[in-house]
Amino acid sequence: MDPLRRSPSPCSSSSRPPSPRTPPPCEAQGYVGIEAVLDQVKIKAMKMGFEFNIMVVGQSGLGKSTMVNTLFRSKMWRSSLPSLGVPTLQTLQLQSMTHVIEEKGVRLKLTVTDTPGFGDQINNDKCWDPILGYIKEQYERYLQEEILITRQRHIPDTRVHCCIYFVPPTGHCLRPLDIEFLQRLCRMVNVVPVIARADSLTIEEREAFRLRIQKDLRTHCIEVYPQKCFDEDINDRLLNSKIRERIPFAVVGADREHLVNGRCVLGRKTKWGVIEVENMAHSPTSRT
Ligand SMILES: Nc1nc2c(ncn2[C@@H]2O[C@H](COP(=O)(O)OP(=O)(O)OP(=O)(O)O)[C@@H](O)[C@H]2O)c(=O)[nH]1
Ligand SMILES: [Mg+2]
Repeated sequence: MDPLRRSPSPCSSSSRPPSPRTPPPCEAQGYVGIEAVLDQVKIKAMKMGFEFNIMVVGQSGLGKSTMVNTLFRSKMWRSSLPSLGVPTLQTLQLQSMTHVIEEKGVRLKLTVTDTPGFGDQINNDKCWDPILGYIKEQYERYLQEEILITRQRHIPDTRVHCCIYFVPPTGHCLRPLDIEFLQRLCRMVNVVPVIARADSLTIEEREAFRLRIQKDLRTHCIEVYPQKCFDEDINDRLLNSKIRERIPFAVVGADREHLVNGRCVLGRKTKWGVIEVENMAHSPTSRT
């Protein structure tokens, strides 16, 4: 039902009939019912649902596929023999997986694109080409659909909205290869850098590493998410500056569940105990 019709306007004939001498109150206040647009937009958005596309990028073996499993708590990229404890297989080609998540009537079509790790060749020149090429191709595809005279009512959106970039936990600073890659990537897409396999660093090492990476990003003019253009008002600025302080987020991934104090938790079992990936005390970037 059209919400413009549904929400009774003070101007409608169902309300008190205006006297010929006094103008109706709504006209006096210039009311035209614009507030109902909110309802209309909401209803339309709920019908269409939302699309969000994430891509994980980084050197080989940093835990990209494992992190995808951690985030969605499922084996998206399965190892061939999970029951025998064989680790997640190396990703050899770009692969996308779509999940439709529904919460309180809001539908989100979430696509995660896992990419093969780079940086393990003798010559890593242009190792970014396949990834940047894929991102560009999705923009092209969308644009081609958009400029058609008879456009589809809903254009499938395969553009990458967010790219999670895995920084190796060297504890030093960004490597030249990461700088080169990030400089190219951040011109094309929103980049969220994360410190991979953060369990290999102590708390002090992690903080010092984070600060060094932040400095490197500034020095090399690498603008990661949230960029300055998102600071539209004071509230945005406050929120974004809090996020900027925490970037790059430190992450720990695991795709196995363990029993800890009677609870089933996602974690990495070590000789000394289980690192719970959803416990803020163990992993600073938990799912919640
Ligand atoms: N210590 C530690 N190991 C991790 C973490 N995340 C993943 N691993 C392990 O690292 C290994 C490689 O993980 P993958 O998820 O396959 O890494 P990847 O980045 O997808 O690797 P490629 O597909 O080769 O690019 C596996 O043995 C994982 O169990 C982590 O946060 N900490
Ligand atoms: Mg992988």
